[in-house]
Amino acid sequence: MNADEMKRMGLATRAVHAGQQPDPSTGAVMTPIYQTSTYAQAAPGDHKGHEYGRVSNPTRTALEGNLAGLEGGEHGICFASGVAATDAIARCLRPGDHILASNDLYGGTYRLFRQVFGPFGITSDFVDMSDVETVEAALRPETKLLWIETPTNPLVRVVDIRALTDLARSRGIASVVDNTFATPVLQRPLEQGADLVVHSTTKYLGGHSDVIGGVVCTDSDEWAGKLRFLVKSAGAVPGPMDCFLTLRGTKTLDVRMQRHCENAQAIAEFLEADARVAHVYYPGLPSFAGHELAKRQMDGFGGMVSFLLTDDSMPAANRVLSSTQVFTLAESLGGVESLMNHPATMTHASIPADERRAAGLHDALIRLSVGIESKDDLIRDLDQALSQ
Ligand code: P1T
Repeated sequence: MNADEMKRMGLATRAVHAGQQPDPSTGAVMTPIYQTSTYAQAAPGDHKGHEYGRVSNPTRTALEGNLAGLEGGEHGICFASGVAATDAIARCLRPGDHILASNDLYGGTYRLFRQVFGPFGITSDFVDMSDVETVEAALRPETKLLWIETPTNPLVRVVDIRALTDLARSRGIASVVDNTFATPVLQRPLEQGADLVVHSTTKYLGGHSDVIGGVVCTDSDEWAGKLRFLVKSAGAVPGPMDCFLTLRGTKTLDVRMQRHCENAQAIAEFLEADARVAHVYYPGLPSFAGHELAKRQMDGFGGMVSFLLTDDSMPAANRVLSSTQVFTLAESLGGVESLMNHPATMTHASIPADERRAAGLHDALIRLSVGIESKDDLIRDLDQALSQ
């Protein structure tokens, strides 16, 4: 099947087939792990498309085609981690440039912009992107990048991708959507005007908590050229085994996401009805502020649920965090297994406490990555942990 025919296929078909064909040398149906650092040349410059493993590797090329196919983009450029993908985009800025980002976002993205790029003269501000006017008011003449996360990490706020990408385009600003929480199954930001889509493929795309990776997808040849130059020159590339594992993960993405959404919805409804819980953050709840927008913008509400106990003290949160049996207390998300996380001390500890609180992230907030286990077991586990 050629690339144009593949583009007309449904998402579940692209998940299984995009970027891949039986191995030309052996007919292997699954793309092999090309565990090599270099490639033979018949004469200088006469090679079969690959010269050196930092620049490209056939297993990585297959994964890049697969991820680009899922996001509906022309290019996919893979990195050794999600933050390496973010880093490569930020490296395209210059001293004096400004990044405007969501104030509810992965703590590592905040740390990268502030602590790594700040000293190089690239400034960043963080605002509530669920209000387009707030975003507009925070733009500066030197703003070059609008960094959108939706749903956000960890408050799962839903922001209007189309409104923000239109605003960015009208000001000549590049827009990026970190689509890690939604995945292309639920939301395809390139279709909604984003210049770039970023993923931590460590999460839902890999799907099994056994590999770290990142990707940038784009339709822009110019951006792809800049990012490929950085892949070659700075070299934060994923190994072939990691690419193989991620490629194996994406094949089941569509079915996994259906179960993640179904289980998360049931858990959010259980928590919302429970007197021991004060507030539930989940786009699938009609009571949630971003629910209507999520219905318009997304094809499902995702697997991430956060909540605050009625007793919003740290000791109470700690009791729940340390007494689950099916949910594992750990950083990360998006794997088949359910995880529980305490953002204030774990994933978001690098955001100063006052900034976290100002953004609405309560110290005692608990974040769930709802897995694909039997939902009754998950609910029973939460019920007993809430009783501790
Ligand atoms: O961990 P890494 O693959 O480098 O991806 C970074 C990243 C980027 N974007 C989002 C939205 C993320 O959530 C992450 C990583 N997040 C966690 C480890 C976490 O538990 O939230």
